[in-house]
Amino acid sequence: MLYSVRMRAAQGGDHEQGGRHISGAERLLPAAEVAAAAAAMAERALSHTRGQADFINIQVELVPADRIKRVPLLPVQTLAVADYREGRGRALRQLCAAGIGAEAASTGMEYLLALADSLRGAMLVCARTGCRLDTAGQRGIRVSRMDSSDPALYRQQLTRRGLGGSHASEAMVLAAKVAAAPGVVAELCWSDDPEYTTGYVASRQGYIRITHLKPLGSPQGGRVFFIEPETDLAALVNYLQYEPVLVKPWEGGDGSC
Ligand code: WAQ
Ligand code: MG
Repeated sequence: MLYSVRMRAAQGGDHEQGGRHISGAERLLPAAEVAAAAAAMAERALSHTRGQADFINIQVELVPADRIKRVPLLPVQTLAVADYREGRGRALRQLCAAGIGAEAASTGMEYLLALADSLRGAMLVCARTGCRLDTAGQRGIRVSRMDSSDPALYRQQLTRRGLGGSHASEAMVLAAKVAAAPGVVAELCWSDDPEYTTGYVASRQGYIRITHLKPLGSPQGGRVFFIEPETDLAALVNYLQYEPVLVKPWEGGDGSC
């Protein structure tokens, strides 16, 4: 049996009352590890580089073991770029290579750049037209109920590749769940943590890290999931938010793509 442990933290009150998003986290853990994970999440929210949270919501729920789906960790590659301008150009090219129309790719990126502040979730955008498809507005769609199926091995594999920090580790689990979703073509992401400039483009083909997708110090970040036009949105949103997923570490090899 596993428990879903979810955290969202804001400043200026609850997100629902207009609070500013500070931090979030998602784990799927055995009962014995729930308390430590919840404590670590509270700690993260209270000492975050986006500011100190004054609203923290931590939810713990049992997930029936027979509902858990397993998906593969994506192969990873890092593109070193000189600055965020070059990085954004490379990201657009990678999105097109993954099957997104050129206009839809740049419209999706524009949505991220136009955000006045972070959403706590992701925007769903049509891979053909670039239109925003979800109706979650300033909330976005939060992907939840996912973790690595073997956290110790996963940590070892990432450390060996020089990807030891929590940003890459959490993002690669999220990207694996998202890439396996029905109707998702690709994802574009960069962090809203001011000190973290690396972002990525992910699709079933792989997770491509790009070392600068925003200028250092910017608190603006987010996620766009590009979706096939005929996708059943309700089923997709249900999968992203509720279906428990464990991400399997790489088999053999080091996961290079
Ligand atoms: N579901 C949907 N959207 C989310 C989620 C989630 N569970 N978590 C975060 N977001 C959205 C939300 O809009 C955030 O403002 C934004 O993404 C950025 O979140 O080195 O750290 O947690 O390979 O700041 C990527 C590169 C790091 C990692 C991404 O994102 C690497 C990161 P953050
Ligand atoms: Mg963040």
